[in-house]
Amino acid sequence: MEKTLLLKLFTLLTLLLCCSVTSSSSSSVKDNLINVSKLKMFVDELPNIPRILGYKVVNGVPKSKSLKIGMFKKKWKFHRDLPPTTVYAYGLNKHTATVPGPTIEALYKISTKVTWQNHLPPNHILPWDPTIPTSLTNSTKGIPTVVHLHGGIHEPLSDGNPNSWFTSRFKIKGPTWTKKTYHYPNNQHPGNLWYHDHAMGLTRVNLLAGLIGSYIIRDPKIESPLGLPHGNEFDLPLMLFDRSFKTDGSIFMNSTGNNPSIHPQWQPEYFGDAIIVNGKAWPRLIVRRRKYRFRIINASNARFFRLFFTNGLRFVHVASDSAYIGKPVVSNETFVGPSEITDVIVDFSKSRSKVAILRNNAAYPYPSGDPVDEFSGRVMKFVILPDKEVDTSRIPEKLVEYPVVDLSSVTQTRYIAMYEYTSDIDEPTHLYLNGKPYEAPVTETPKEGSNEVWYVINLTDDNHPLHIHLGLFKVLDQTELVKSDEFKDCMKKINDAVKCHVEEHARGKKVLVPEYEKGWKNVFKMRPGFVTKIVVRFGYIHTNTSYGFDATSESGYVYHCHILDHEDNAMMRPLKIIK
Ligand SMILES: *[C@@H]1O[C@H](CO)[C@@H](O)[C@H](O)[C@H]1NC(C)=O
Ligand SMILES: *[C@@H]1O[C@H](CO)[C@@H](O)[C@H](O)[C@H]1NC(C)=O
Ligand SMILES: *[C@@H]1O[C@H](CO)[C@@H](O)[C@H](O)[C@H]1NC(C)=O
Ligand SMILES: *[C@@H]1O[C@H](CO)[C@@H](O)[C@H](O)[C@H]1NC(C)=O
Ligand SMILES: *[C@@H]1O[C@H](CO)[C@@H](O)[C@H](O)[C@H]1NC(C)=O
Ligand SMILES: *[C@@H]1O[C@H](CO)[C@@H](O)[C@H](O)[C@H]1NC(C)=O
Ligand SMILES: CC(=O)N[C@H]1CO[C@H](CO)[C@@H](O)[C@@H]1O
Ligand SMILES: [Cu+2]
Repeated sequence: MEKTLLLKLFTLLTLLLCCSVTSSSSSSVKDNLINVSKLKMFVDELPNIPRILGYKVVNGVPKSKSLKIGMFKKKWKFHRDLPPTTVYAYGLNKHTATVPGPTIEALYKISTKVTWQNHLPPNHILPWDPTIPTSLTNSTKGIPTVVHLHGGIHEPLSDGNPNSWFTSRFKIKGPTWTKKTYHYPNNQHPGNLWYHDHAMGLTRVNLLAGLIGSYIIRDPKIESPLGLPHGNEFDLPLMLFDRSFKTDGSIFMNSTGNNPSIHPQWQPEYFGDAIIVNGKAWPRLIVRRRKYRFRIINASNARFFRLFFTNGLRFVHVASDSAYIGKPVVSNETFVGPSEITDVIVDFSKSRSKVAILRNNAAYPYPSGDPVDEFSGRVMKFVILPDKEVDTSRIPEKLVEYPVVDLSSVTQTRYIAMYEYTSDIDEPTHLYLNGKPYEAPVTETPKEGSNEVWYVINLTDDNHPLHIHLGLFKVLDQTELVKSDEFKDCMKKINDAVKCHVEEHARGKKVLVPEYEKGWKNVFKMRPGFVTKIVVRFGYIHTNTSYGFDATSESGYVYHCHILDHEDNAMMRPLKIIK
């Protein structure tokens, strides 16, 4: 297996790495595909996604709690005019399971234990492609799943390693599977996380089928004094994703690969025609004339969202990904790459109109693909009640400031190059980080508690959102590569950024990091043709104490591109923490 992969790698390294990924969301009329213009916008209410407490209160004192959360195959109604859709949903039981799954609310320093239970019958509802490195090899034997809590700081055994998958009732288990119950200590800074499936080679299809949910860690000691909008009515996660449907209501995913002779089903990027928020296509929400907090999670496979309001309402950013930023940042738009989280306050009392449409104008694939149309360009509608409210929430001048990283403390510099390989018909076949398959021996081995600088070099035409498990990072700068063809040729030959003189090529124009993205992040959009410099911290950001769990244990962590179709094939590498 390894030998074949390496052979393939060397053959493919000699191929051109030039070509833009073509969009699979076609405008051609297909009889069995629903024409989204048939789905009237803004007719369904934004669903109230259930909340589950990840702690219990005993005599006024919060204590650790154990939860059992299942994965169920069920029907879900995405739109008034669409027949029910078969989905995979997380929930306490089949009846209450939702897409997205329940929001788990955890408390700082109170651990939450979750036994994730797979109740999915065999035969995947979506085309899963046996030719990419995958955990699903026999469709009659059950659907492999494993849950990753994105943004969580926890032991490797609870991290949802792609090979720690399990099928229904734990009947079959992946090679690195160790335990049923995951332990989330919640000892990290307060903020937004999300959980989703991470099984090897199935992440894109398991998420498309519905296996996503949000997870919030709260620290009242730090957050209450801020006075931001709070409570279930005024503080809402919004999970955004895109889906296409067939006329029978089922999820449409193209089952013909772009290189069918190599990968019969895999496509480089999934785009859907309908924009879904918290499980409904283009929903509406009636809001009061006051401030709301929206934790916007981009849970689409490949779509970027650049969100803005049509009536001039603005976003006040208070956090990005899992961490608060130091000061609020006001902007008229917010840009979220796959799996990024933007945490904003919107003050509807400033609205001059009775309705506000949340819109999107990011091209797909981003940045060089098609412009949005009237459908993917609209997200949801807010209907603003007329009466002025007494609003006691506020936006403080200062939020939460974490200590700055002293760059002289950096102990290691790494170069991470992103490669895309194409077939002789110029279609992408797969993507690798540093030209290596996932199975190749680990090369990134940071020390616990250390800070490292990573130069992420994008040698493809796409913007790849890089996600690192365990570590958090700050984006320092983004510099365009000059004489990039020369550099690319060299990289194709020897795959060594230092020997190819990356420093001499990283001298082009600089692109500023938006103010609201200068905080601690766990995903960032890596621009094509640029070197992005990040400082990664393999320790807590709010304290210098050690993790308090064994971060060095097998099977380690991973880092990967968060375009799920890329991650599955196989833009992902192991990450091993050492003492
Ligand atoms: C969908 O229907 C609209 C209105 O009937 C039509 O203009 C459009 O071309 C159709 N789109 C597709 C992809 O068939
Ligand atoms: C898949 O499993 C079934 C049931 O055990 C078995 O009959 C079948 O031969 C297997 N198929 C493959 C391709 O291994
Ligand atoms: C599915 O993908 C194939 C190969 O890329 C393409 O030819 C076909 O048009 C796609 N079908 C749809 C409905 O998008
Ligand atoms: C937001 O502001 C920027 C800079 O002022 C401007 O270029 C952009 O067009 C604005 N976007 C919208 C949607 O108004
Ligand atoms: C959402 O996330 C996907 C994949 O992580 C990414 O491709 C897409 O650009 C993101 N969209 C937005 C709006 O952030
Ligand atoms: C951790 O230690 C460094 C170096 O001594 C210091 O600059 C930083 O402020 C400390 N961080 C915290 C959260 O105490
Ligand atoms: C160094 C390098 O290969 N850069 C490429 C990155 O992507 C752009 C397209 O956006 C190409 O033009 C560059 O050649
Ligand atoms: Cu990617």
